[in-house]
Amino acid sequence: MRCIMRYLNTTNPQKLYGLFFSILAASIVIIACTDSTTSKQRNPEPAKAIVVTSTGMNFDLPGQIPSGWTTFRYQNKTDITHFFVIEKMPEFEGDQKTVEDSKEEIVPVFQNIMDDINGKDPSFPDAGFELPEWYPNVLFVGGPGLIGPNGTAETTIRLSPGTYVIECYVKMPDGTFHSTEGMIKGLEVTEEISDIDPPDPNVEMTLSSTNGIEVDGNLTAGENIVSVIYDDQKAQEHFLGFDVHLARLEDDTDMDELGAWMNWSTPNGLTTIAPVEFLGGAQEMPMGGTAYVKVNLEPGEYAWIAEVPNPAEKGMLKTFTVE
Ligand SMILES: [Cu+2]
Repeated sequence: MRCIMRYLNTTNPQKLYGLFFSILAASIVIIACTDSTTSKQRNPEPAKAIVVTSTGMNFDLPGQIPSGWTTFRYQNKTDITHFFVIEKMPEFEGDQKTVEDSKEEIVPVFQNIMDDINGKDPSFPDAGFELPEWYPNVLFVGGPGLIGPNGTAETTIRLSPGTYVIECYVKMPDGTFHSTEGMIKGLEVTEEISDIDPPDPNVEMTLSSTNGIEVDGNLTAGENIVSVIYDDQKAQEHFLGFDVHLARLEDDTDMDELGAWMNWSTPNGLTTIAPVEFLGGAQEMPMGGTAYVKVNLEPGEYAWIAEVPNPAEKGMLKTFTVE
């Protein structure tokens, strides 16, 4: 903890915020494909999705995709929970930062910080505890939420052309970020515009730092499209902003344990195995951003929950029933 305190003294929260996201390393495989998986669709669905697949600590996906509205279908073909957040990389002093810069200057620093929180020696002694000057300019622009073993998450967002990184910063039980293990990959978004329209939502959600998660409409059994609007965005105590994830609750789900798990900056936070089955969601976006989350639900008990410290106290834990 001594090291992180030193780090925090010399680094503003936004800086830390950006750095954290760059930590996760993996390889995902994306398969551009047409949708053939859903036969019963109440809402029109984009014709094409960018398929991102994890078969281990990796991401497989196309290296280059069009700009505009983009549906990411994330296939988690592993037996632990993952997600990915999409980060727009900055130009700094005339130099376009890429995934290689993240792997060199951000991932090792966040790992060292986590190691310090866990009372361990730094995994990357040469990297130190300070994020690079350009880190605060990394912009989180959304992505699919937490998705449990062998699940598929689908989230639509609008992307501007540029150089991006996707990463998963869920942790192994020993505190090793999945990004450190390889769950980080670059993505180029081209000037060419996709011909996709955003899907038509049956439920509308608004997220804000003042009112938490507000939901207008009822989720039903079968397919739902939830629009998620970011009314504002603010760094929380864990230096990241807020987002929203969908969890399926069981009779014995410990809601306090679930709430505590949503904070990466604690030893047990965001470590696999996750305490519930997650079904996707919308990753952190800037104020004014909108994401569309597609979920297919069975009757049961569910919760929307943000990946922040103390989500319940912030109005960022909302349970609901699907009949
Ligand atoms: Cu992961």
